[in-house]
Formats: sequence, structure tokens, C-alpha cells
Amino acid sequence: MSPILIERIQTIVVDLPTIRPHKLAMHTMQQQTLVIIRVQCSDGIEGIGEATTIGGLAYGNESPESIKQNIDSHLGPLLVGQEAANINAAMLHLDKAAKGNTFAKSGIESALLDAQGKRLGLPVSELLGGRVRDSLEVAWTLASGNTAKDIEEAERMLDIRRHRIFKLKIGAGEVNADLKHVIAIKQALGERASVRVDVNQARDESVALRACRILGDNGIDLIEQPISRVNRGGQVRLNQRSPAPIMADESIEGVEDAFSLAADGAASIFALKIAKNGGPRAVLRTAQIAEAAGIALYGGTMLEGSVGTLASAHAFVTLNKLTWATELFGPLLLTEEIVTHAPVYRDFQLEVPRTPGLGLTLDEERLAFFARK
Ligand code: MUC
Ligand code: MG
Repeated sequence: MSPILIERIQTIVVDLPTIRPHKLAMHTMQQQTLVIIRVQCSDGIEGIGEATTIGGLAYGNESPESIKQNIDSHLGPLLVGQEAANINAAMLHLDKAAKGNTFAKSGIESALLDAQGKRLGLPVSELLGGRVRDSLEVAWTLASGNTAKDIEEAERMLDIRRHRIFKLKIGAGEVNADLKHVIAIKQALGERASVRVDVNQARDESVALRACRILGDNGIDLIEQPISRVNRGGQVRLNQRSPAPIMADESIEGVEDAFSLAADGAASIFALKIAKNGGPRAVLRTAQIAEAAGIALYGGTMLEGSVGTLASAHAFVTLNKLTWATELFGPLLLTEEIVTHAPVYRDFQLEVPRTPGLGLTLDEERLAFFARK
């Protein structure tokens, strides 16, 4: 039998409105831009993937435009003619020829997994070794920039039983204003919710230590990336001194970072993100390092749409212990869909489909409508 080959890779940049501005320390999102990747194979099967970041180049080293360009000019041509069913060989081939670009590689790996799942009639989770759960608890991010609005939003999420874990994006303004904002929200929600913060590297160590102590003493359950990813010594010291556990997010730009963070004792929780590791298979290598080092796991997001969210979810449902749950709410931040059946969120959980591949079908009309011309 002749091997099934990768024949064509197509990238589509899609701009979708958000339900409200989403305010992070380094950028306020007014919309989200997805890069959808379509991989056509010689057996007629198409795999879909997504490579999405936040705020152009505000968050990481790749922008939607650079992801598209690098796939169109470099990664795509490297893959054409490779065996579609041997995802391991295809990704090793890419890694040998192209450095970095984990966001682009993650979208490609997701698409290859989707195609292989459709080919074999298996969900991607089963290609990744097999799921140990069918759904994942999902946190919501409160990031309107306004304390009263955030409390109102959290109350609504509790009422409709969609989220009971809230992550607050802080770090854009003055530290004392941040502390006031976070403590007010925690006091309003009390024991009905877990409240956590994400500082997105915005503080320096001198400010962060005091803030971590105050946050921990006021019932905040977790502090994500308080200082710069490059200040490793500071991260180690904060991890030793903060009463609330420290989670590494931006510090992990690949599996090697995960190893050195674990070796240095720089965090007690890892945010797992397929985009920052190079795909659903790659992120599980980071998870394994964490598990071996006794570091707890959290299923992170780059605020992907439905395709990237389910690519992440299929990886996360294979994990034994996700102590800190996930934040796979990306599709809920968008007002529009580009798939025929949106992922299902029910009773605080995201349900992970058992249908072949990622379990999604692109809505061609909506995709064409929102595709950047
Ligand atoms: C981040 O830094 O974790 C995840 C949720 C959210 O609101 O922003 C992202 C990025
Ligand atoms: Mg983060």
C-alpha cells in the first residue's frame, strides 16, 4: 500500500469580535485573531488546527501574521510529501529544519492529529494515549478592568453554573489599586468561588513579594507569573516565600524551560499550553516533567477559538491529575463561531467530544465571512 502523504497546507487568518474588551497587563483585546490551519492529505482527509496568540506580538515571539507567513513559506513546504499518518516523524522533521515557532508547530501538530483521528475513527485523546475523563472544569477570566462589573460577571457565571473559578488579570496599573480590586472581588464571592490572579510578568520582585503576601493572606488561591520570565532567581525566591502558590506561565516557552524551572524550584504549578510547547503531544512532555518533579498542573489557554481549545482539551483529558483545573474558555469570549457545532460547556465543565479527530467541523460560510481578506 502506498503511504498517505501530506499534499497541501493552508493558513487562514480570522478576526473575531470579543464579548467585551479583555484587559491584560500588556494589552487590551478588542477582538481575537485566530490562525486556522488546514492540512490536506492524499487519502482525501483534511485535518484542522489553530495557532493563536494574544495581542499581536504583545504576548510572545509569534504574531498571527508571522505564524501565517512562516507556515506558508517554511513549515508548510517542509511538510508537503511527508507521511501524514506518522505525526512523530513529521514533527521531528519540522523541529530539525525550523527552530522555535511553537505556536505555528502546535497548530500543525493539532491538524495532523485531527486528520489521523478522522482516518482511524478515533478522538485525538485516544491517539494521545487515552482519556481518563470526559470533561474538564473551566475557570473564567474577569478582565473588564472594572471591579463592580467583574463582580457582576462572576455572580452571573455562578448563577448559570458555568464557572466557579475566577482568574483576575492584574498588573496594568498601580499595585495597591490591584490589591484593592482583587480583595474586593474575593470578599464579594467568599467561599463560593476560587479566586486567582495573573500578573503577566508586570511586577518586579521588590513589589511582588509584598503583594503575594497580601494576596495569600486574603484568600487568593494562586498567583500566576508575577514577575518577568527572565528573572529566574526572583521566581525561585517568590516560590519559597509566597503564602499562595506561584504558577509559571510565560516562563515556559518550551519543554526545556519546564525542565529547568522544575530543576530550580521556580514554581509549584505549571500552566500547560499547547501553543507554547509545540502542540498537544509536546505539551504532554511538559506535563510529564511536572509530574516527575511534584509540580501541580493547570490547563492553560492562549484564548484560542474552538479548534485550539479542543486540541488542548484532548491533551488535558489524558492527564491523571489536573489539580488546578483549566481555563479553556476561549470560545466563550468570542461573539462568533467558525465551526458548525460549538464546544459544549455545562455544569462548570467543558465536554470533550468522543467523535473522530478533534470532533469539530468548520462552517465554511462563516469562516469565509470572517477570514481576513
Ligand atoms: C494568560 O496569560 O494566561 C489566559 C486567560 C486569559 O484571560 O488570558 C490568557 C493568557
Ligand atoms: Mg497567564
